[in-house]
Amino acid sequence: MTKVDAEPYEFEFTLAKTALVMIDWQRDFVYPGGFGESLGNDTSKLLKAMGPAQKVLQQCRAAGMFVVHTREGHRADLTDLPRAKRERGNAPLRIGDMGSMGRLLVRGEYGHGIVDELAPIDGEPVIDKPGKGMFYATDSDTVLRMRGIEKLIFTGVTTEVCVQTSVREANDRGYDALVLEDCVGSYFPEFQEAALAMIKAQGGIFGWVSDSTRFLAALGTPGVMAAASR
Ligand code: C5J
Repeated sequence: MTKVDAEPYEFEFTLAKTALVMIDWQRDFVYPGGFGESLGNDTSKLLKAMGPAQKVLQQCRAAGMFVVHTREGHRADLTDLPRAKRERGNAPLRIGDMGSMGRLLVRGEYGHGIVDELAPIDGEPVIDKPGKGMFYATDSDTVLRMRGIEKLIFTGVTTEVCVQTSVREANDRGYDALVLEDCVGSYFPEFQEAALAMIKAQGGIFGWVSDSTRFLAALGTPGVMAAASR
């Protein structure tokens, strides 16, 4: 059992029953010209979480941890896009409209893709989700249960929207969630702080919060960890 220094108390996991979840590291959120910017957000605010998330991804891969990626987006014909989601925000460009990285939040478009730095590799499932949470209208639960996964380590964007929604959904399905605070990003620092506070409050009502330094210290030397936990 590996123990991570975390709040509200130590998070324990075994490699074989744990997955790293990379939430929505898509160009549409992280770079100018995508969906995030169309809503009036400053996308540069998300960039600082990318370096630590990349380090965690590399070390988890080296340790042999199961990795899953998610992408928020819709079918090209928008038949899975609720009217409410398309109209919400009253932005000049909406989901499905053409932006500088292709049609906003549409599957197959350049902007919908995951940034090169965190791109999935063979053996890492990519879960396409039409909503904010990773479980709604997806096969996430099946993919995780087939591997015997019980614990989830979260990185991604944005903290208070798709990360937090996914953590809440995971909690209701019986998973333990650990969020790495320097590996999640928000357009609003105050929402980031509040979301993380909500997750770990009340004895960890939704889960645990730690950071990449403490997590990687616990993960230890990848080769040794991988051998010890199998
Ligand atoms: C948003 C997400 N913010 N991935 N999506 O609309 O957090």
